[in-house]
Amino acid sequence: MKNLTRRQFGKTLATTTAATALTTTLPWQKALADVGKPKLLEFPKGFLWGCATASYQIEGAVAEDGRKPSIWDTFSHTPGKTFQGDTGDVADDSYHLYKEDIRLLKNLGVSVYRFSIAWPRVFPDGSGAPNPKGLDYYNRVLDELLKNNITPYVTLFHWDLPQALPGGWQNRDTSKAYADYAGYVAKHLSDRVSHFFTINEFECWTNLGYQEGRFAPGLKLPNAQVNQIRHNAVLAHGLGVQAIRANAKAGTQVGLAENTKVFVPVIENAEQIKAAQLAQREENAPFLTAVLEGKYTDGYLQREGANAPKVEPGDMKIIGSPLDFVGINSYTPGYVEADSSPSGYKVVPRPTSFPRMASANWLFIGPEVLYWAVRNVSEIWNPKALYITENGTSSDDVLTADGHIEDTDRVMYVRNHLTHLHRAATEGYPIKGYFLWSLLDNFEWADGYSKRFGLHYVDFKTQVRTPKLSAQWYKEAIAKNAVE
Ligand code: PNW
Repeated sequence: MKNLTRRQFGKTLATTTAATALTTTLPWQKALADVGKPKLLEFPKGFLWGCATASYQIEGAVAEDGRKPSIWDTFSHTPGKTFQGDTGDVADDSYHLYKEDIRLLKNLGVSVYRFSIAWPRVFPDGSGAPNPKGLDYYNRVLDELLKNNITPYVTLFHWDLPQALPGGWQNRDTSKAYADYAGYVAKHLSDRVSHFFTINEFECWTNLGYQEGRFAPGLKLPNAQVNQIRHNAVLAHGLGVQAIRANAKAGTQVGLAENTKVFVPVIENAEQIKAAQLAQREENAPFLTAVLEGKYTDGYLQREGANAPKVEPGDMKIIGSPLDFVGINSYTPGYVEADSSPSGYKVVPRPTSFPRMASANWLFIGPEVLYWAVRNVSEIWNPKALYITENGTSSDDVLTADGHIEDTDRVMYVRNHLTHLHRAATEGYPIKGYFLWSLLDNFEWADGYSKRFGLHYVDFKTQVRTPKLSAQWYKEAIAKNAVE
C-alpha cells in the first residue's frame, strides 16, 4: 500500500469492508470507520478556561508608584537564597507590559484570568495609609481585562507580605492587618471583581518559609512556632472572608486557593476510596480541614500535643467562615492504602522510580490527582463550587533557531491531567473551571528564572514573549471545550 496517513488508512479499510458487507454494518465495521477520528472529551457547557499568575512573579517595578519591599524582595536580595541571586526586581515587567499580557490571554481565548494583588503596593507598610497609586495599577489591569471580555479572579495574598509589618506572620496582628487590606481592596474593586481568593497555598509558604527556610522569610522555626504561624494564616483567611463580605458588592464570591495534599486510592474500590478520604481530611488538618470545618481534628491536636497552636475564643468560628467556592492548586499526587491502624489509612511512600518531570524533582506525574482532588474534596466537604486554580509544569524549554518552543512534555502533562478532570466534570462534581499555571515564564521563587512554567516563553533580557507549542494546544482545547 502507498504511504497513507493513519486517518487515510482507516478510511480505506472502512470503505473496503463496507463494500464487502452485504446488508448490515457490524459493530466492528463501525469501529473501523472511526479509526483516526479524534475522540473528544467534551467539558460541560460554560466550563471556564483560564490561566494563573502572581504579582511578585510577573510584575517587576518593585519600587514604582509607592510600592515598598515585601519579604520576597528582602529574601531574594539576600545572597545565597535564590538561584544565582535572581530577584523579582524586573521579572516579566508586567507592571508595564500588562496590555501585552492581556493580549496573550485574549489570543488563547480564555474566559477567566487569575492574578494576585501585591499587598505592598496597596498598603506599602502593610497597614496604615493606603497608596492609591498602587491600587490604580490594578484598576488599569481590570479595565483592560473587562474590555477584552476576560473575567478577573483575584488572589489577595500570594506570598508578598509587606516587610514593614512587625513580626510578619509570627505576629497575630498581621491577620488583622490582612483583613483590613482585604476589606479595602474588596470595597474598591468588587464593582469589577466577582471572585476573590483570600490566600494562596498556606501549606507551601508556611512550610517552606518558616520551617525549612527555603522561601521568604527564610526561617527554620521549631514546630510550636510554625503551628502558631499556620494558625495566624488561617485566622487571617477567616477575618479576610468576613472583611470582604462586609465591604464588597452584594453577591461577591469568596474562596481560597490551596495546594491541599491530594490522596489517590491505589485501588479504586470502596474500602480504598474511604482510606483516601480519611487521609485527605487528616493530612490537611491545619489548613483546608480547619477552614472547611471550623475546627482542628482530634488527630491533629493529639499529634502536635504541646506544640498545638494556641487558639483564642472565637478563632475557630472565624476560621470556618462559610465560603462560596474552593480553589485547588494541584500538581502532584499522594497515594494511600487502607490499613487497620486507628487512622484507617497508610500513606504509601513513592518508590524512587516513580515518574516525575525531569525539569523539577517535586513534580511526580499522576494525572489522576485532578479527578481525586475534585472527588475527595466534594465528598468530604460538599463545597458549592470548585476550581482547579493551578496546574501545570516546568519544562526545559529551548528556543529553536527558527523561534519555536516545542514543549511536548508540557502538552502531555496538561492533556493527561485534563482527561482526568473531564471525568470529574462529567460525573457531576461541581467543578467550574481550570486555571493553567502559568501564562508566562516567570520568577519561580527560590528557583529564580531557572524554571519555566509558562505557556509563553519569555526572553528575560528583551521581555519578548513567544507562544510555545503548549499555548497552541491549549488554545485549541479551549476553542473545542474539549481534550482529545
Ligand atoms: C505554586 N512544591 O507553588 C505557587 O502557587 C506558584 O506561585 C508557583 O509558581 C507554582 O506552584 C509552581 O511551583 C509551589 O515544592 C511551589 O511542592 C513549590 C511546590 C508546590 C507548589
